[in-house]
Amino acid sequence: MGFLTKEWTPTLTEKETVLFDLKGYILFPAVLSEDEMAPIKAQCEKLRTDKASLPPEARCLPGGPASVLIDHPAIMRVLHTIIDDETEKIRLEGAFLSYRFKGDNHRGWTPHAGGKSVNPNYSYQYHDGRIYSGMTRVVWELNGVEKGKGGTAFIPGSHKSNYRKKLPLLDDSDSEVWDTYGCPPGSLLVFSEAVRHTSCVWTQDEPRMALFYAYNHINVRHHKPGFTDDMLGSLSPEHRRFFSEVYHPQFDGDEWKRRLNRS
Ligand SMILES: O=C(O)CCC(=O)C(=O)O
Repeated sequence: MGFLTKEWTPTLTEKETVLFDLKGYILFPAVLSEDEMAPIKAQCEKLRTDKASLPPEARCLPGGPASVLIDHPAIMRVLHTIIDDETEKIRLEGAFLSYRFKGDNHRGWTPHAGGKSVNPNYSYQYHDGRIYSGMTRVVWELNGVEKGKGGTAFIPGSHKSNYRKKLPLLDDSDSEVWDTYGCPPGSLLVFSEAVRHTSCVWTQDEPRMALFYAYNHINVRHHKPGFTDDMLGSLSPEHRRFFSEVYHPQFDGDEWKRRLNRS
């Protein structure tokens, strides 16, 4: 599809859109079935215990079995609503596994981001009836999460706060502005990187097994490039297009090529 043609893109419902705009994050419980998760969970276990035993493309996320999540319909309808309604303008710029056992204080309570920002990476804007979000974190919680036992915590609505530099005044975990979630295995959490959030100490018996993918608009990149050629080379064209370079897809169009040949 070229940049001039529009395909129909599924989007969030009106209620979901209003909720995401209000809070800066949204949770979809039990999106993936155990069968769908089985090969992905097996890959995550190997990534933790015996990475070298995986085929080269599966050693680097989001390659291997986890690649099915790149354009999972449940995430595409969110990204089409908050980043761009054309898939060509959505980029996947980072991916990691968060695997934590009880007591794991890997990053601990480290609130960051939040507040209105002119930085395009963390941009969150509303204009003329739609949301324009920059970096967007997508978290696939492959194991269940008990509320208050280590899932990501947020200050709801803080992506639109006017007091960006004063948000640390509310950073105490008992400041009563923080919220978090509980969810069954296979749930999907999506949040704007512009909302103030933090990782938490993992205190539940079952480990956390969560895949974090970071999406952004095609014209912006926050993360340092780090994907391997083995991983990128193994992807289908539909998945590979999420890793195009950071430029506007109009330069791929026939019209642009015609213009270049004329000059
Ligand atoms: O570990 C978490 O739950 C949150 C990670 C985080 O802070 C981030 O992705 O920016």
